[in-house]
Amino acid sequence: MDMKYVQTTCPYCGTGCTFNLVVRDGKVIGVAPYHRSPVNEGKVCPKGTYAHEFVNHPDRLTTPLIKKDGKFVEASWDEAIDLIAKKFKQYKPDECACLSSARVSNEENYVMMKFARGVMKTRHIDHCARLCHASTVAGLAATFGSGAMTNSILDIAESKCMFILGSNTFEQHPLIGRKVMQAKMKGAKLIYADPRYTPTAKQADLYMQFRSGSDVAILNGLMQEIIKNGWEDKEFVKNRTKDFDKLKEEVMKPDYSLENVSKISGIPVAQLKTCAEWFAKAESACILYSMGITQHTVGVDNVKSVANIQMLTGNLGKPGAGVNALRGQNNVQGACDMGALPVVFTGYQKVIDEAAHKKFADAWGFPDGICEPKNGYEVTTMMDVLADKPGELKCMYIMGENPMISDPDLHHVEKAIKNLEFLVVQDIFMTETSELADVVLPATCYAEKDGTQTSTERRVQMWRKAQDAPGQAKLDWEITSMIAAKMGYGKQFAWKSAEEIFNEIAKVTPSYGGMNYTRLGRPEALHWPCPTAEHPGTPILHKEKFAHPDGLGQFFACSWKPPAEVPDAEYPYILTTGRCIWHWHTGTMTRRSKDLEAEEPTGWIEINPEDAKVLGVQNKEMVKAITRRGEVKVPARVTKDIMKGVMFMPFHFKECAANVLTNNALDPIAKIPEFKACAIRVEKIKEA
Ligand SMILES: Nc1nc2c(c(=O)[nH]1)N[C@H]1C(S)=C(S)[C@@H](COP(=O)(O)OP(=O)(O)OC[C@H]3O[C@@H](n4cnc5c(=O)[nH]c(N)nc54)[C@H](O)[C@@H]3O)O[C@H]1N2
Ligand SMILES: Nc1nc2c(c(=O)[nH]1)N[C@H]1C(S)=C(S)[C@@H](COP(=O)(O)OP(=O)(O)OC[C@H]3O[C@@H](n4cnc5c(=O)[nH]c(N)nc54)[C@H](O)[C@@H]3O)O[C@H]1N2
Ligand code: SF4
Ligand SMILES: [Mo]
Repeated sequence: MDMKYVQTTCPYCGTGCTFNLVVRDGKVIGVAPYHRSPVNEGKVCPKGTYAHEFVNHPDRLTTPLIKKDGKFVEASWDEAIDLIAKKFKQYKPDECACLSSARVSNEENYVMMKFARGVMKTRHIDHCARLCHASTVAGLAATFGSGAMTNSILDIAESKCMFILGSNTFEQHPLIGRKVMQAKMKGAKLIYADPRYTPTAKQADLYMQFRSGSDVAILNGLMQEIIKNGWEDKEFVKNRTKDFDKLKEEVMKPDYSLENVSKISGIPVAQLKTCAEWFAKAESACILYSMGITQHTVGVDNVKSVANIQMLTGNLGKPGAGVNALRGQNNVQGACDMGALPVVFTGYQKVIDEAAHKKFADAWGFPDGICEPKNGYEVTTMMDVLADKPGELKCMYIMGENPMISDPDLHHVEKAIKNLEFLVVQDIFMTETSELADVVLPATCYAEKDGTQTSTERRVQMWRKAQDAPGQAKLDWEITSMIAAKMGYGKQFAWKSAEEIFNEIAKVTPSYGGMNYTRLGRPEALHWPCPTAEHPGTPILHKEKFAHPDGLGQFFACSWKPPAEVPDAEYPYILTTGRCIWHWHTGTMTRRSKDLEAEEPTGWIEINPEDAKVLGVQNKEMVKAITRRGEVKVPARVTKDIMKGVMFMPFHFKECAANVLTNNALDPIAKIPEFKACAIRVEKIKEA
């Protein structure tokens, strides 16, 4: 028997924990602790514990599949790649779109980005960050000049006051939750605001329950209270920021008196007062946020408001402070860094910037040039164009995304995808999306590849190959490169290893410029920006100045607006959606993990007992949940943990898919959908 441990990083969340994969006779059979990572020090959450279980699941895709007469037929790689290359060449650049993936490595995202812009020559490339932290990228770039988490995970343990808003940290980033507890044990205060009394709420010193969609009002109210009491950091505001007057004019309006904010949000005035005082008076105070802030039609305003309160209180550029936007997927930070977005190349170099465009065109050397220097469509725009303007987009290449469960308003998505003439999906399992494809390509999973991924704290860490791919599955970058070569661009895609790709990334990306596999292989790896080979990396951003050319932080006055769809007589409740600790998004991996699936085998809708009484609904009773977009049957979970008037559904479960119900109204700047608030009605199911 041959046994070995292979050190790698977790394929689930953006915390970026390291563990060992246990390999017996060439097969991954378990997960064992790796103690030297400063992030998780050998600990993992349930998803990390069982991260081996889906790897050798019999459902893994093992050969390319081509749809013939409506049925998938096994094909050779040659056949599949020939067909794809022939088809891709038939379309004009603007008729094609690519979706990259926050699940795969930096190298694989870079290759997909180069493929989209260099081979397909299309402007249309995006990925699931659109559904996730697009508001953060836009909001923090506007306020600070850089759209990333400002401090590090370890730094959270140094904070004196933590305000968690719109993040269920203990379920969704459990090993960051551990840092929150370490700070608490050292005497820090924890303030938590969420419409649900989550496991995170249970640890809070102050818990504020509120109606989804009132964040700007809450933050403006807190800022009014801080300014009224003179608790703002006057030095910081004077020396490091601009446009404070504009902010002040807005937040001092009577609309944001604590009494009025209490009416909008449902939080008692006394709690808001305590929150403002604890927060402003702490020696250092950080904010942790995630989807509760970003997934709104006012997502960018929400993020700007978080940035505003941190500039107002001088809580930036120092330990224990910061705007900690907790990025979700394992490599969503990296996918953004690699330019898998419709507006930037790697390292946020703008596509419309002539110098940047020329830099990439020259570095890549495509004899027939690259995409136009114009911004492309976001995922959400792609779906709207496909559904509403048939014939404009015709061909799509999706790697590692499952929009048929994860995008808002699934009937709309289905209509959109069915309007495609040619769809290629590259995944590790057959999914609701790949079912609609013309060609399905079998990829390798994290346990079968070398590469790097970038966690929420901008830490770039290694994946290490632990076993061979099942059947004929291939590395994502290899597959994309094979298509490129078949289309006549072998020279631009001639890498022999992930490391060679990384070295190309480092050359064209200043913030990754000083990184290489030797430096990244150390237990603590490196935080970007790391511009030179001697640079130690940057755990805390904006220490001396912000990333804008003038070095100043920019205040924005934001006024509160209600969600796009609010309750009315027909749909009297607010629906909000999210996750649970056991499952991952569309469930392709966690629902194939027997230990995780056993914990939570299906979905539910949380209903407050008072609302349930009015509806005549019992706990565990199957009910019909209905919105303007559709209806699903789902078991009721009657619980005081959810605020009266609000209902919650996790979106992991295809048999009661929350996204049949959600609204695809978008933030005008970030184009992120409003997953966190729409209007819903619940009905008892009449017995036949
Ligand atoms: N177990 C598990 N962990 C995950 C994931 C997973 O699928 N499963 N996904 C990962 C990904 S990609 C992401 S992006 C993160 C997401 O991490 P989180 O954002 O922490 O997760 P969510 O459950 O989407 O939403 C967080 C909270 O927002 C609250 N909320 C609802 N409406 C509002 C509102 O209007 N305002 C505010 N402030 N809060 C509101 C919800 O009640 C919920 O408790 O998790 C990552 N971690
Ligand atoms: N209602 C509602 N909807 C939401 C959200 C919400 O809060 N509420 N949250 C949104 C957010 S924040 C996010 S991030 C999205 C996530 O949306 P998606 O990214 O669509 O969800 P995943 O299930 O993570 O899908 C990733 C796919 O990648 C595949 N995969 C995994 N590893 C690999 C690999 O190595 N190679 C390849 N080729 N494929 C691989 C998986 O099998 C899966 O099919 O969902 C969004 N949808
Ligand atoms: S906290 Fe996130 S990175 Fe760490 S083990 Fe859990 S899912 Fe993996
Ligand atoms: Mo996400």
